[in-house]
Amino acid sequence: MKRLRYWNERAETMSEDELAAVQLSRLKATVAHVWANSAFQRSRMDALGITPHDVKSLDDLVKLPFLTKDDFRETYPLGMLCVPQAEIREMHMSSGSTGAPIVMAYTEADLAQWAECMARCQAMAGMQPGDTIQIMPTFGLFNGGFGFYHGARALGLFIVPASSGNTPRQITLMRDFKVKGIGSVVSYASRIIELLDERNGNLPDLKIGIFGAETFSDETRSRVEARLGIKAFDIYGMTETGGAGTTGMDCEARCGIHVWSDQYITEIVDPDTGACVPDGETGEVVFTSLTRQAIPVIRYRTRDLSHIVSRGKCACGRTGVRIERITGRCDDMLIVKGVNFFPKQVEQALMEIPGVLPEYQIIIEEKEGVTDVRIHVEAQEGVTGYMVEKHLKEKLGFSPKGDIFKPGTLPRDEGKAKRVVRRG
Ligand code: DLL
Repeated sequence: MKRLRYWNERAETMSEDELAAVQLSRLKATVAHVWANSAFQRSRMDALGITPHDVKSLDDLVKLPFLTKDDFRETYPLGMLCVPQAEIREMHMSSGSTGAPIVMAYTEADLAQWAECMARCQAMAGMQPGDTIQIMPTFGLFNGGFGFYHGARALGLFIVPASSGNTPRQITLMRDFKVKGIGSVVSYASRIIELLDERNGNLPDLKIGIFGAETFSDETRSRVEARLGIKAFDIYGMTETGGAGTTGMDCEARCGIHVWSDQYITEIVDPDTGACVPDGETGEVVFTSLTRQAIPVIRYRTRDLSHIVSRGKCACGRTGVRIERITGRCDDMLIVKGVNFFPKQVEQALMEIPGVLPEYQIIIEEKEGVTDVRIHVEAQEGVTGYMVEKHLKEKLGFSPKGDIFKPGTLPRDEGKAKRVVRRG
C-alpha cells in the first residue's frame, strides 16, 4: 500500500491565495452563524457596532471583539451554544485552576472536524492505516483521550485505548500489541521511562510519540527520543478550539507548529494592548475557528505565548502558518528579583545538568513581601543543590535554592504536571 504522506493533501498543501480565499469565505460564514445564533457573541459585536457585513476581507478580522476564558466561564454551561442542544453529540470540559469550568460542545460535524485535524496530525507523525496506537491521556471530560481516539478512527488505526495510569500495564500493552505510536501528555513519557529504567527494559516496536498538553523543552524531547528510540512530536490544542490537535502539531522538519490554517486563523497579539504584533515577535496566540458549529470561537485569546515562524511552505510540503512551540502562558510568567522567566526555561536549564532527572517543581513562597524561589528536582547521586543553583544563575540570571530529591520521591500527577507550586 502507498505510504500516506498527508491525510488531506489538498487542504494541507493549498497555495497561499487559495488558502486566503478559503479562510475569507469560512470566516464570513462563521461570523454570520455566530451573529444569528449566539446572543452572547452578538451582543459583543453590537457593542462595537459591527455586523457580519463589515467582514469583507481578512484584514477586517481585527474589527471583531475578542473572546476570553472568562467569557466561557460566564456563559457556563452552554450559554454560547449556536445550535439547538438536541444537535450536541459530545462535550468536553477543562477545569483549570480557578472559576467555573470551560465547556466545549460538539455536533456530529464538529466531531468530524476534530477527527480530521487529529488524523492530519497522526499521519504527519508517520502513523499509517493499520498501525497500532496506544492512547494514554484520560478518556473523560479532558479532551486528550477522545481527541486521539476520533483521529485514530478516521485514519484507520488499531486503537489501544489504555487511558492514563497503571504504568506497568501500559508497558505490557505496548509490548504485547506491538504498539508503533503513543499519544500522551508529555510528563507521562517520563513515567514510562522511569519504569523501563528500573526494569532495564525497552520497547523495540515503538517508533512515534505524540506529546502535548504542556510545554516541554528541546532537552526533554531529546531525552525522551533517545531513551525510547522514537521520534517525538509536539501536538497543540485546547478545549476552547475543539480539543487536542485542532490547532496543529510540528512535523519532522521541526520548524514550528503547523496550525491547520483552513480550519483556524491565527493572530499573535500584544497581551497587554491586544494589538497584533509583527511576525516573529512573541505575543499571545489568538485563534478564530472557521468550520466549527456548536461553539465557534472568534478571536479567542488563548493566554499561550508564541510567535509566527513562517507563512511559507515548509520542507514537508505543507502550507499555512507555523508558530513556535509554546513558550509558556501569559499567566505563568514568573518575575523574581526583576528577572522574568517561564517554567520551560527552568526545565531547559535543569536538563542540561548531567544526572538531573525530568521531575521538578518550582516552589514559590511569598514571605513578608519577599518572593523566595526553590527548585525541587530529582537527580542521581552526585548532583548537589549548589550545582543546580550555579547553573540556573548562569542561564537565567538569578539563583533560586536547589533542593535535590532522590529519584521517584517528588509527587506525580495523573494528567498535566504541576510545575509551579505557590505557597504562603
Ligand atoms: O491540553 C489539549 C491537549 C491534550 C493537547 C493532549 C495536546 C495533547 P486543555 O486541557 O484545554 O486542552 O488545555 C489547553 O494546554 O492553552 C496550553 O496552555 C496547553 N497546551 C496544550 N498543548 C500544548 C503544547 C489540552 N503542545 C492548554 N505545548 C493550552 C504547550 C500546550 N502547551
